[in-house]
Amino acid sequence: MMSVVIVLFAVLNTYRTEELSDNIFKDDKLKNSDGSCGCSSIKRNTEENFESTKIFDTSSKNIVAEKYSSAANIQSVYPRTNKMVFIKGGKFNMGTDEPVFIADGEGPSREVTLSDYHLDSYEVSNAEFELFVNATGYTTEAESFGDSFVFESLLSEQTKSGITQAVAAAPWWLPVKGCNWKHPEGPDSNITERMDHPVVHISWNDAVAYCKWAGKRLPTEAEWEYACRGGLKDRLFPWGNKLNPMDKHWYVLKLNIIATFFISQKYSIHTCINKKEFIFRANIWQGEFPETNTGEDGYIGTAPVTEFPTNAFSLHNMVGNVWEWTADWWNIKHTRTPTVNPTGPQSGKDRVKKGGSYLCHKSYCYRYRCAARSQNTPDSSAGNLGFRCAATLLPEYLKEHTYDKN
Ligand SMILES: *[C@@H]1O[C@H](CO)[C@@H](O)[C@H](O)[C@H]1NC(C)=O
Ligand SMILES: *[C@@H]1O[C@H](CO)[C@@H](O)[C@H](O)[C@H]1NC(C)=O
Ligand SMILES: [Ca+2]
Ligand SMILES: [Ca+2]
Repeated sequence: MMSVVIVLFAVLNTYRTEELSDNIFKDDKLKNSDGSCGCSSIKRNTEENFESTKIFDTSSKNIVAEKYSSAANIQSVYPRTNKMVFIKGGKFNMGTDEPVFIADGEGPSREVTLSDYHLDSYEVSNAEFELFVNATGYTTEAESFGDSFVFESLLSEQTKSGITQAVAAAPWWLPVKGCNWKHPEGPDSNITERMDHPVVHISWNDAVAYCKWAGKRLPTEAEWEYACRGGLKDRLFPWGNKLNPMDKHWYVLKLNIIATFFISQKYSIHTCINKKEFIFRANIWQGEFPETNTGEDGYIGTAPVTEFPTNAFSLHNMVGNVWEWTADWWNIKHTRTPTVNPTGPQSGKDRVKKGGSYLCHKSYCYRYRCAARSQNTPDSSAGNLGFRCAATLLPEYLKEHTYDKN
């Protein structure tokens, strides 16, 4: 009896190793030296330097959440996904001494101390953004400019046939007329079936306006990265170093399989092992980029903001799904000098975005790591770029809704 159990364990473990040996990422060598996904080449043609905008003051506790709370605390016809989690401040190592993309300013690793803050548990969804638009009549920049960038293979043939220009550095990104958050793949697309997906085609300026309305603000890059790391030190991903580790559920499952096996003798182990939800931790790209996205994790495009397991801080989709804007100006030069509540450079041209998206693949744009970063001008938007908000003090209207204290 005992030996049967041991053999079964061995079989299961072999299966597990094969399943997890990064076989979806056969190409371990980066295809091009900067690993560019073209994510930062898709920007509007703006030459001027932007003035430093002080959108919030971390030194002051005087955040005007109350002013907006009545507006943000309205009924939605969809389940709300605006809850925030409390994040206890502390010291952490920001950036990395083993940068994958040196030109992105991922290094060096430096000590950062943060005060307590709150962060949205989810990326801002279409439903939440629609509440904001309904309440304020806000027009996004993609709507004003009349276009936004979409990944080619997501477009219908009809939409594609009307496009004459492409981005030289990233030909798979196409500027699509009439494309905006309500029409993510152009005029012939809509979001009716995707109200719980992250809102996309949102510029940095749009994100700031939304967060302000909700009594929140954008997180600083340091706050975003601290939250991404979820208390782990020098790890690649929000859950550790392996792309798809089996979590605790797996061991519980494995014991269940064995128990059930001996009870029924008929149990289908194979079906159970193949359950993807025990394997995938983030919505990224599987297959050859940019030709084939197999969507093994369940999603070719965006996934609902509630999908995939949380990290230790109860945050969903910190890496993958959509890129997230942060408050900071972009700069690639960092020193090792320890800092307290850093807010980035005083001025700049681009804003920092973090976390990578459903288009990220290890061989190309290996940026679904906590230390990875990229940039865009504040008026740029794309089909894989969204955001979540932070708050120094929890807005009054969210107090009764908040849980997951950590
Ligand atoms: C926004 O307003 C429209 C029109 O009244 C309504 O159909 C829609 O459900 C509202 N959105 C939300 C999220 O409540
Ligand atoms: C929205 O798109 C779906 C396909 O995703 C389509 O079936 C539906 O008719 C569209 N709705 C509207 C109002 O255009
Ligand atoms: Ca995917
Ligand atoms: Ca994300």
